[in-house]
Amino acid sequence: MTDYTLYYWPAPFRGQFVRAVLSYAGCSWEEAGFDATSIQRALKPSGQLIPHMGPPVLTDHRQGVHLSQMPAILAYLGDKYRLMTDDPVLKAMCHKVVADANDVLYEMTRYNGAQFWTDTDWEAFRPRLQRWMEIFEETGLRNGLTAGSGFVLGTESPSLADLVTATLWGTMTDRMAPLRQMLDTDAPAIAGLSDRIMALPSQAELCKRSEALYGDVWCGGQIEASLRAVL
Ligand SMILES: N[C@@H](CCC(=O)N[C@@H](CS)C(=O)NCC(=O)O)C(=O)O
Repeated sequence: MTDYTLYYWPAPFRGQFVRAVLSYAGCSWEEAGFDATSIQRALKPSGQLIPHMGPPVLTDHRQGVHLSQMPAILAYLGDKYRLMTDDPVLKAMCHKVVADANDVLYEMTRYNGAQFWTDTDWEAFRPRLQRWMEIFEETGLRNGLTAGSGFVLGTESPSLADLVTATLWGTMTDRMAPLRQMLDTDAPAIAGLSDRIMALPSQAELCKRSEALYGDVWCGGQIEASLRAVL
């Protein structure tokens, strides 16, 4: 029996964070696929595996539970596979990084695809993306990332925050190459951390598999087309 089933779109976007953690933890999972994800999303809440607005949804077969909301899924997996310390402050810091990452996804897709990018809107947003990069950088610096002894980011064995940070910035700048220069300038330590984590065998394998399955798609759809056009 496979450990998990993931309901998510064929794209390395919000669900990719769940895939990254499952891969790192050495878990087996099945992708439910586009149709099953679509059907789940469209069902009345009373008929859904877990009431939700949008995927990812993760089924843990051994525990017999279904989870939704990316940060909640990652909190569960982070605890289960000990990817966070028990220290409440450091744990909260880890959850902050996950929530920041989810906010970045939200903003990059203009509120989950509610609007499309125009040149004017992108130029107005650029400083905000730079600020997000600086926020990650500063969070890393304050938590020992460049001192070689990180306790939230850059930890000795990768933490949930490390995996999430690398999945966010590594995948985004890999798929949207013009943004890599910005990351190198505004968040050099985070760029280095992302490269290191993405080079881990589990993450490199996931990345390769995702590229083979999804091509150069990132968030997908018309929002991605509008993003590529402004970049
Ligand atoms: N807050 C939710 C957002 C979920 C979400 O917006 N999922 C997107 C895909 S990344 C979706 O397909 N949403 C469909 C919808 O909102 O109708 C989370 O963090 O999991």
